[in-house]
Amino acid sequence: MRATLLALATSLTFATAETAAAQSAAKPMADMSGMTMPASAAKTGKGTGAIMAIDPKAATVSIRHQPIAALGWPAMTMTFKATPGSLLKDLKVGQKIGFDVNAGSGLPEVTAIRKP
Ligand SMILES: [Cu+2]
Repeated sequence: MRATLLALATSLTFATAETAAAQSAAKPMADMSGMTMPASAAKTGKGTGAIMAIDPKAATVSIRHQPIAALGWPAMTMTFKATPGSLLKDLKVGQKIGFDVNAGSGLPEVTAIRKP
């Protein structure tokens, strides 16, 4: 009888420890989902790069840009929406530019273009 009680107590202790371990393992995931930024949060930065393509009708511009630390972006070639589309006036493929970017949600937007 004594041995049975001891065995029962031991298995209960194990079950409790396992539940606690499962809960502490699951907790960081729940914390991380709480850190997700709202889609509408504005994130802006300044970049430099070279124009690879311009689509005046769609108001988009493809830029091979240097890393943008403020956004945590490495160097890459990507397409931006130009806001306003008139930013694309007088630009040429191959031209080097500085630009402001808003990467808040959806397709990142170029909001200003500077010609050196
Ligand atoms: Cu990029």
